[in-house]
Amino acid sequence: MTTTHDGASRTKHRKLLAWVDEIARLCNPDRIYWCDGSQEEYDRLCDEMVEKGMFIRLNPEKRPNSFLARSHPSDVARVEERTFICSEREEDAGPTNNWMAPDKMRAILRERFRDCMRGRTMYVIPFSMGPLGSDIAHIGVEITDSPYVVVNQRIMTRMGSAALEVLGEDGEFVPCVHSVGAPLQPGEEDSPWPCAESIEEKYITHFPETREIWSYGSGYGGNALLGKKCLALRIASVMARDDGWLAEHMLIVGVEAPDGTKKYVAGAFPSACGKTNFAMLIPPKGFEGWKVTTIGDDIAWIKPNPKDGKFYAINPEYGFFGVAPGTNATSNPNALATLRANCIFTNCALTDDGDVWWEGLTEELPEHLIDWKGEDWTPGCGRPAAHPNARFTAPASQCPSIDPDWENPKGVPISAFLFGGRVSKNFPLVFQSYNWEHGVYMAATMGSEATAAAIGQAAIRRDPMAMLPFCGYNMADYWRHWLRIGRRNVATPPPIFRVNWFRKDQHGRFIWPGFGENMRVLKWVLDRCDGCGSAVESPLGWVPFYNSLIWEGLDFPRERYFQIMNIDREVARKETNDQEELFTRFGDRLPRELEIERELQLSRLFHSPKLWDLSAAVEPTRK
Ligand code: O2Y
Ligand code: MN
Repeated sequence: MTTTHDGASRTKHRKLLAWVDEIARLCNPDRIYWCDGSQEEYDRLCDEMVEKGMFIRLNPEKRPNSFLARSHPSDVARVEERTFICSEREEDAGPTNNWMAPDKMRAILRERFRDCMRGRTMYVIPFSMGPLGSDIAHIGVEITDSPYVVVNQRIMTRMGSAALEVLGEDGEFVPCVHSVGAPLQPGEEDSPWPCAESIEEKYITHFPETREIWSYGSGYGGNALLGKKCLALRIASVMARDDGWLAEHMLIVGVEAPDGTKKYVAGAFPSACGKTNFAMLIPPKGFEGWKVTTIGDDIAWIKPNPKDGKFYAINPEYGFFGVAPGTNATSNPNALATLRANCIFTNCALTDDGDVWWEGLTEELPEHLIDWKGEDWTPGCGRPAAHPNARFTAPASQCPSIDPDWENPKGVPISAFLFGGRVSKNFPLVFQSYNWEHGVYMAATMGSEATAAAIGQAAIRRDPMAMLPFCGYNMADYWRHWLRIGRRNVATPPPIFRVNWFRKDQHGRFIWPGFGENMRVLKWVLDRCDGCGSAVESPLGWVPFYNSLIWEGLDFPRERYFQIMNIDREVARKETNDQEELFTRFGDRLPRELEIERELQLSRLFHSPKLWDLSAAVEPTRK
């Protein structure tokens, strides 16, 4: 074991040096390595992983400087059941989080982490979430025994010496400890993807009061790249509550009109609802001269600016960790262009000419592939070639739609919030809340269909603000924070909208074409921000008339639009009644405003016609 390292030559931050020593004594690695974040370091680590069989170098002519990693088949996604919020009091974690008392969890972790890095290198990764030195950014330091984590962190965060410099001699940092949980015996050969053998051995733990993260046993994505879901959402949501800002599971896009005016919108969508596609949207026919630009595809840190009373947002990340399957030239051409080089692919299939492939990438299936488990694959073999949660890690700077202000340390002003889910029946394409409180209620009750119910509306799996797996404290307190911040900290809160791209017709076909066509909805949202988009009151909120949207370039008849906007009173009442189950879980902690909004919605539905039919509304003529 070694506890000597060259940390003192890297930083004079005594607390950081002492902490690194303490973790080294606990984990007992063979070596300690401080990451500088250089290209040379990245190349060297990738080469070493290629040599050890952890990485496959892709054909440099097809995909320069890019690699394929295959995870252990048991380590392919976030593990919500092993994710814990260890607040001092159980009620501060709330009913939607797994909780364990900090002392109890610390005792477990001490045993797990003791000697867990034997035979391995312990990497120290200083990183900045957000542009270096931005007032909205925060520094983390991740200790890990996984070189895969190091190279992914270099794409996903601003990492290395530059982050250390920002930290200075006494700056604050969030300590993040990660181990794959597979210590090596002397002489034992390493596996291509070391991780704990069983799910019960994995622990993704957060200590909100002391703002620490400890993750054990998984090398995958959000379980291991601790700047992402663990820091930028679970711990940051606590920091945001305490310091008066918002840490959200949101994309941020800019929309520039042909006259050069520009607005930014932040949108929360549950996992697997096409956030990355929306963040990189290309305006469709009929929107010539319009531009949509990308600030971020997954996380937004949003601060009220007391000077102008607006919310300003940054993307704390530096890259995209996107789902590969389904990404193609139609769904997301900008993502495909982003992936042209310098990327890491995890659990994708390998083509015979040394490139990657996944379901949905091409219409025509390759004749032969090596699948994500390393086995031969041919069309019709009955197995997917890529894992459904296969990922790409790609530098955001390579995205053709990246916004010129994506690294602006001040952030960008937010004009509207969107909240989306995946609902196939009776849920309009878009509607606007009546006011901030109603908007927070709409966001708090959002969700997606879990399984199709036998009759009527499918069961909704609630995912308030798309934050259910990512809120680091009691969700009721989080809602209270939202209610307050919109009233107290900004002059006029941005309007809030619900959207749903996934409504289906009686034949089970999606009614809305989605992808670039979502621009039509976005344009109406911006019109509403400008006070010029027309709308009519419905029992759920303000909805656009047919003529409120621009239809040039898309054949979407009026009748089809009514089909996607109508509201069946009984189904909506049942859904609104069902929301009570979510709210009662929070007991007295539930902000009163939310239950009041639910009851108001019930009363609006009580008085509305059996079928609230947009075609019955008198439409203003479009000027
Ligand atoms: O982090 C993972 O392991 C996969 S989940 C994920 C990855 C990138 C962005 N969002 C998510 C998510 O679950 O929301
Ligand atoms: Mn996400």
